[in-house]
Amino acid sequence: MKFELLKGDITTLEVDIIVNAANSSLLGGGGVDGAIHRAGGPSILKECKEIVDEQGNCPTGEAVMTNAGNLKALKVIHTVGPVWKGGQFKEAQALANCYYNSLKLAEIAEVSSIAFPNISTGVYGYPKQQAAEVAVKTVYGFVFNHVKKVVFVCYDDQNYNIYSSLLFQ
Ligand code: AR6
Repeated sequence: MKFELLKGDITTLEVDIIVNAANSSLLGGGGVDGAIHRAGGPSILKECKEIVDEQGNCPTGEAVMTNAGNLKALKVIHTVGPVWKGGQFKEAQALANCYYNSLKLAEIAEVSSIAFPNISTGVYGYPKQQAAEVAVKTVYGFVFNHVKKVVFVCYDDQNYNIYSSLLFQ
């Protein structure tokens, strides 16, 4: 297994799967969600809508997979991170579920690489250090069969520095 740390825009990556930090409506939004839909084009939103029509909103901690439109990736996995409410509302479990369920879908798809943004650490307000610890612990604890490379993509310096010390200490 290879774990990589990158700083920048996740939409530019050439990996099999890009993970999106979505909301339960799957209808898009700001932050990385907005960037993925902008770069990927309307086919992603179309498939998100079909999924919601069939299954209803995507619950927190769950993940669904769509096409990747114009992105270089093969697929996008949309997962819904928890809104931070102080830590007493099972936020850590919900965030771990996001990483776990995304990896599970990637394994089912038999892909070999996947890139994650720092789920919930933007608008959803999850403290960055704590979120990174959950992310790294969950990914490191996962048993991989097909996936050979996981990329942690940080957009801001603070997250990048936190991940650097967690991954390379
Ligand atoms: N590439 C990689 N990371 C990015 C990018 C990018 N292009 N843009 C932002 N980030 P956020 P959340 C980082 O707010 O907290 C949306 O409106 C950003 O710096 O995108 O899970 C959804 O629709 C931060 O570290 O997602 C939901 O309503 C991380 O991505 C809500 O925001 C996550 O920030 C989800 O909130």
